[in-house]
Amino acid sequence: MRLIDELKWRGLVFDVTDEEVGNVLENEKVTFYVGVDPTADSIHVGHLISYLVSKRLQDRGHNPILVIGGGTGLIGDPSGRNSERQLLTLETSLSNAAAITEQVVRILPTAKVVNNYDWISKYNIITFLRDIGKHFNINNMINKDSVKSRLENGISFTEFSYQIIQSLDFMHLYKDYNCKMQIGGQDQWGNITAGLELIRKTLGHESKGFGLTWPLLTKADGTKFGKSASGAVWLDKKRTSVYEFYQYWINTPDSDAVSHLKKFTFMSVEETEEIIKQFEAAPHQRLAQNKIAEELTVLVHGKEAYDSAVRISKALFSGDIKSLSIDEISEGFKDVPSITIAEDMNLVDALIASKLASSKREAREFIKNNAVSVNGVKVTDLEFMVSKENAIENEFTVLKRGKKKYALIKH
Ligand code: 629
Repeated sequence: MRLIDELKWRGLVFDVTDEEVGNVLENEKVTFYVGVDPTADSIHVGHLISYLVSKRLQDRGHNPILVIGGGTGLIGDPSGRNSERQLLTLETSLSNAAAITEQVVRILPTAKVVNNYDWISKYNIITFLRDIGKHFNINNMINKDSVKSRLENGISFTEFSYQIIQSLDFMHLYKDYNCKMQIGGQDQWGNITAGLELIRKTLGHESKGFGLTWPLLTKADGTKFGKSASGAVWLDKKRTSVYEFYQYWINTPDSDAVSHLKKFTFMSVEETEEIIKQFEAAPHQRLAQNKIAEELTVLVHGKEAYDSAVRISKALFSGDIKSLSIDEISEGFKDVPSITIAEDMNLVDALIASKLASSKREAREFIKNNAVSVNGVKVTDLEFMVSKENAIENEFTVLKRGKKKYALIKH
């Protein structure tokens, strides 16, 4: 299958600037780029698609350049936003850029990574306005969606100018690296086409570049892609633990599983079709979700971290938490209600303190009915003591009531 047709099959093509793109990707080794602005010290799963599409192109012989927007981050892209951004300080933009660079090279270890601060910061205002500004027509600039949608509520000259700065990047990369194509999400269309125009105007009509965009990521149930109950799903494991990252993908609703499988995994088209067939025949087995979660967790966090996330998930599901390390317990029980106790405590009181029971009578009922376990072991003794001595590594006691109500006791 031609690369462009595979990308279309995966739902990764929203638009191309030229129908020739398909042939070019078949017949040439294309240097292409994708950019990201360092608005935080980590990217989140919404950004992941840029690097997955880049990987697909690279796997077919094309050369990626990953632009980290240390410079553009100082300006602020109005695309897809309905209000002005808070300006980043130079220090924040550059330190965020460094952190993001580390993340993207783990996904694409052999890609070229550049920071646009290196060239943008060197422009002087007179050459900028004379050599670059002259090629931009205000009417066209205002007609870009990113600007048009903001006119009513107001847009600063700073953000208005953003499309020129992103265009400078494309021109620079075209000139210095023969970079002929820029890819990005649907919201980047205006910036990409502005760059192509600048290339034609400054480098001559024989210079021809391309653009390709993918559609905005959506979910069938209307919830926002890339958001979990606790907020954005980040790649930095200090922000989103590997277990939470894995859980986000595992919890993909059936209605999104096929489209996610196509967009986010690297199995061949044939293999993917086979998995889809099996998934559709028995959705409850969640084969598609398992594949997505496995591939992405391994790609972003590595095999060991993935194995650990699976271990935590299985233990929480079965209740057999004795197999977990102390770190795995902290990770898996991060969102479970927890209490800290200074002294050993009777199980009945512990159930109440941790809100697993609302009264002594209810707590005793639960224990007598075989519904309570402590560190994975059923307890029916009403006099049982929750003690530091018997805690996991003398630190944690995990209480469970019924099938899935958990509480964590820290000693
Ligand atoms: C300099 C900066 C360039 C080219 C691109 C850029 C970044 C671009 C942007 N992208 C979004 C971002 O960084 O703002 N101006 O958050 C984001 N992108 C990934 C996808 C996107 C887009 O990183 O393109 O569409 C989200 O899916 O919004 O020379």
